[in-house]
Amino acid sequence: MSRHRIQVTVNGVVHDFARWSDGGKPRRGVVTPGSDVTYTAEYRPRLPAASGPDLIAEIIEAAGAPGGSPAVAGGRGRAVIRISNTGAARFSGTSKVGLYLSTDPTLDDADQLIAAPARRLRLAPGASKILRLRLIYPAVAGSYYLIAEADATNAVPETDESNNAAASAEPLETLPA
Ligand SMILES: [Ca+2]
Ligand SMILES: [Ca+2]
Repeated sequence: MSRHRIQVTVNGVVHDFARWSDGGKPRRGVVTPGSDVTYTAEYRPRLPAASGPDLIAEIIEAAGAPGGSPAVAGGRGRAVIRISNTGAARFSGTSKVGLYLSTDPTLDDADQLIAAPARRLRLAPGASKILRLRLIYPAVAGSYYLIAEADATNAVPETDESNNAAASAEPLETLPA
């Protein structure tokens, strides 16, 4: 499992990274733009631990098409994801779950978003929901970590925004089509 943690403390209050002005992930590759570009980062004060939900994602299973066939480049696959609320407050609402393929187990802007379904969640503190998601593997065969991210658009204020993404324990091999 991989976690990123980007936070700043202002006057004793921890602020978590919320989003880049262009919607990019907290970790991003450095690309030299052709002309001057300004990116601004938005931070939100962290909710006190007792007052908010905390969504996390885990990958339970990642596989090829139903029936146990292997993952094939360009082919259909499926993933079983568990979204849990480890916070102290209930969460009820619609939230997007991001699924990415990555060459390493850390989520960053270089990773390929392969599915981002919106799901209705009603999670009491400590509750979990299992989601079965469909995906299409990239056309290029290779070895990829599957990364799931709870609240992928960061629409839900949480007591910890830094623990939403988790990678598969092992990379997944996709076979040439
Ligand atoms: Ca969280
Ligand atoms: Ca969030």
